[in-house]
Amino acid sequence: MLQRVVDRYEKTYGSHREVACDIESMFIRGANDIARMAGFGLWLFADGYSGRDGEYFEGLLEAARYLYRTRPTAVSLENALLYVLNCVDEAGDRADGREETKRAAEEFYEFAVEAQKKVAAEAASLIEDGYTVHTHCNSTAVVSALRKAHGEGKGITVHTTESRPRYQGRITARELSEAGIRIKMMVDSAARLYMEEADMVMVGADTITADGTLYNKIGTWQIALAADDRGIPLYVLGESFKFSGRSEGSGPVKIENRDAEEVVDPGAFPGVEILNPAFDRTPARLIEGFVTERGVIDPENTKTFAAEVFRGMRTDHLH
Ligand code: RUB
Repeated sequence: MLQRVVDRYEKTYGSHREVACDIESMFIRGANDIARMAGFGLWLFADGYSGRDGEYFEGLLEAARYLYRTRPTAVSLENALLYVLNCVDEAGDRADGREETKRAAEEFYEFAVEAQKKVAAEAASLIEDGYTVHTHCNSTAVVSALRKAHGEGKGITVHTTESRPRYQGRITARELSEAGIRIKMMVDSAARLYMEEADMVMVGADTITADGTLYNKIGTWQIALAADDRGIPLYVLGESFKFSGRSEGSGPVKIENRDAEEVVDPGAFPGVEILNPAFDRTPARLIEGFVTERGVIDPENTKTFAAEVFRGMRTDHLH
């Protein structure tokens, strides 16, 4: 089963460190893939473990923390790691949890696949025949939903912004074009102008906090403002593991700042500080609903929803 994850990247991984390296470089990217592959990282750790039995859990924790440090914003990464750690802990397998680690990683992977299918089906049902849907960046949940709506025979048009500096919008454009969907791509700053032609916005999620704030690709906030100004709904597609189970007192989500080289050659701009935040935070008031595998959640009910999802789960292993 986990072989499929590796096939998607047409690459063979031998250790959790290799997976971590590819998450950090963004060869593996997008919150759902990051989560699945982080689980796979722990699977690899278990598979290759040759230390003493009694020290297994400490080693597993260390591997999880190593993976966790790669990208600080997407809570899906933390949730995937916590899922596996909690399974091993609860099974009482701290001394030798190799089998339980592999089982839990596989279970999480299957869950992530199924949850996304449900999110896509639910989101597709919100799209009406003839709609123009604006999206941003590359969310596998959004792409799946748009493919599903198209497959159901709805004549849809999709607008995507390029998503500088890493241009993940181009991935979306190619994927949808290959699926036979009418797709238009524009520079990020054209979003408000073409929002006039859109009927709704659909974006993915990296983290959704208890107060209904969305952390997603830089530029999402502006798109949400544009949608609000135009008076059309913005739906966020996020499986339950995109929600944060952390307590309110744990502070704001860290926004990842990446290298200036991703934006320009800094040498060509002496004395200029180049800013490259990877994500921004869209407030709940700009969001119509969170489309999850358990239905559409009103932003006002985010806290209750997250409490239900994470009830009884230990969330402190990585801190
Ligand atoms: C990707 C991004 C996506 C979410 C959701 O950012 O912001 O919208 O991760 O994706 P990056 P998915 O390219 O920096 O990882 O729906 O695939 O989980």
